[in-house]
Amino acid sequence: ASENPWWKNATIYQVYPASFKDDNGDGIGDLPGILSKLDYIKSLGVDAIWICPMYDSPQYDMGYDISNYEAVYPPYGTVADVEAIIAGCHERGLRVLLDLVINHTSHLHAWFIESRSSKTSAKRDWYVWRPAKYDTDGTRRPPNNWRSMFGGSAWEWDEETQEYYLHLFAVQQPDLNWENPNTREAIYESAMEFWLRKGIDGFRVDTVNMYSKEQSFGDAPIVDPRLEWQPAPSLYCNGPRIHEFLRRMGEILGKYNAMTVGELPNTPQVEHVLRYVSAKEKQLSMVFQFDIMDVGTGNLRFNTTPRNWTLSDFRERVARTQELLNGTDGWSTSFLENHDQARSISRFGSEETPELWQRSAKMLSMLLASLSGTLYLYQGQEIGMVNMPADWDISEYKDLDSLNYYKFIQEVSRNDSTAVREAKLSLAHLARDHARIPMQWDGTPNAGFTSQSAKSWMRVHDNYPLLNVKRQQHDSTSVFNFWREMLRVRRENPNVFAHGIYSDPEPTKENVFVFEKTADTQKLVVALNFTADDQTLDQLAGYIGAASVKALIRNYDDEPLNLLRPFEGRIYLVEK
Ligand code: TEU
Ligand code: CA
Repeated sequence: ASENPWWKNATIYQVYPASFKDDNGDGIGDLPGILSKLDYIKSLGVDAIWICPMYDSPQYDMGYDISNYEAVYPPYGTVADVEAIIAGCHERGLRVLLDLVINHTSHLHAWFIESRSSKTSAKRDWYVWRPAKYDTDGTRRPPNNWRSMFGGSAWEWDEETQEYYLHLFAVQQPDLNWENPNTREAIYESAMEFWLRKGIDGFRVDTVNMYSKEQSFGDAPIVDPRLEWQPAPSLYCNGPRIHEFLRRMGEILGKYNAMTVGELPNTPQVEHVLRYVSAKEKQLSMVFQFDIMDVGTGNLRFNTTPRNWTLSDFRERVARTQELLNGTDGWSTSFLENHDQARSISRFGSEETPELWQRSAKMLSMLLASLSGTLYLYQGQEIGMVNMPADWDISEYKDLDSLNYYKFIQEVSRNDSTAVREAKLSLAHLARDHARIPMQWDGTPNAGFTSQSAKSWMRVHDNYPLLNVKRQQHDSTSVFNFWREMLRVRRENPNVFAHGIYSDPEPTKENVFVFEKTADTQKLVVALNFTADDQTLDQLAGYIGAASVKALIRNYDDEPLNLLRPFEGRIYLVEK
């Protein structure tokens, strides 16, 4: 592989099939809808698209529960539709990534149906089955105290065969047993090579550090005594054989020159992350680290209130992900949104007024695009879409993660109205649903996502008449046109934007975030106001108007000497 593969300077646009564009008017986004918007995606100035799971699935977890890797979920379309998207992208010079979900399958995958059919089934060992434990009084218990990522025990009892199976995620997502070499080969063939042969350019790899589990399956340490089931990521992430498995996957990917971006939660140590992405290891091209996304969240992810993070904490996390590029052969990613996260403006900017919304959307665009690594943009982020309105009813939430959490709080609090109200507020801040409401294309009923008379599978945001693609395309000052300009500036200066070495001179400072990037003879100075107030600042005065300095982009019309206005951002390029 070459020193500078296509993906290093790339911006990759993430598409969520259910909510991007509905072509046939049934209220659910689909593949022909995606095909119809390729010119739009291209017009943003991105290099590739990543399509979230479009595989056949009973949709307990929006397609992350796959029942057949080699087929498409019928409401989304057919395998031929995927082939048309691959061809349509390649014609336009766009690359295509699919989602690779191989930690688990759906409980309705033929492999699992066979596995659970009997203890002696040929595929019994393709999933993780363990006998129950019994208390002295005969009470049956799961093999250990692990909590599933979506709440409850990570083990499900199977009446038929009288054993538990492991599911790190939903009950309907049994974990594959990667210890079995036949299972691994079947995964590589069915989930990977089937699609690589069709000419895709790579994969986003779901939960990439969870395939190898420590085989003793011991109890997790008690981190929260109030919980019956304990979060156990330290016991199932980054397990003993994970790098062996990924190296083998790397060989297969290498045959097709395919890139990968692995999802790497629960791995804060830079040295450890580097093992996954170091070029000489030949495992993954890059990973998504969750340091920034997890700022201000706790063990249950929802136990938080808005803005309970500090800028110093935030910038420390930025530094940690950027550190990965400092003198190593590794690579990194820059992102603030995906289908599992609340909208970044609602979390890190402001939607208090249209003015603050627009300034902060552009400021966050400057932050993201100035960080080194491959840049990822989630659908709707380019027009500044925000969280669902906080006063929407709980019935508008569809994600099982949100609904499990809400039910859990109702149960443990015995429906205490304050606790339930707080749970609802937490969801209004952080639920995955916010990223999953329909894309806002125009100001017509249903926002142009589906036909005007259809019932959209998730409610369309109330703000679509004002906040939509069409309006912003026609407005030169829009968030959409700012993103296009920002991506153009990044493309024109790839060395310092995508490869530069990051440094933060004042990591403990709150309110104003000024950082630098250096590459050869170039230095980037990025100044961002993270508050809705004016902030004075002196260190920019020397750059403004200087001969060797170019003001590349900003989100206000002028550049006062020692003042940053609400959510103001500026980027200067210094040529040495
Ligand atoms: O997410 C894995 C994961 O670690 C999530 O639990 C994440 O931490 C959480 O959503 C909070 O951000 C992946 C997919 O991205 C997610 O959509 C799936 O539900 C999950 O795997 C199971 O396949
Ligand atoms: Ca449809």
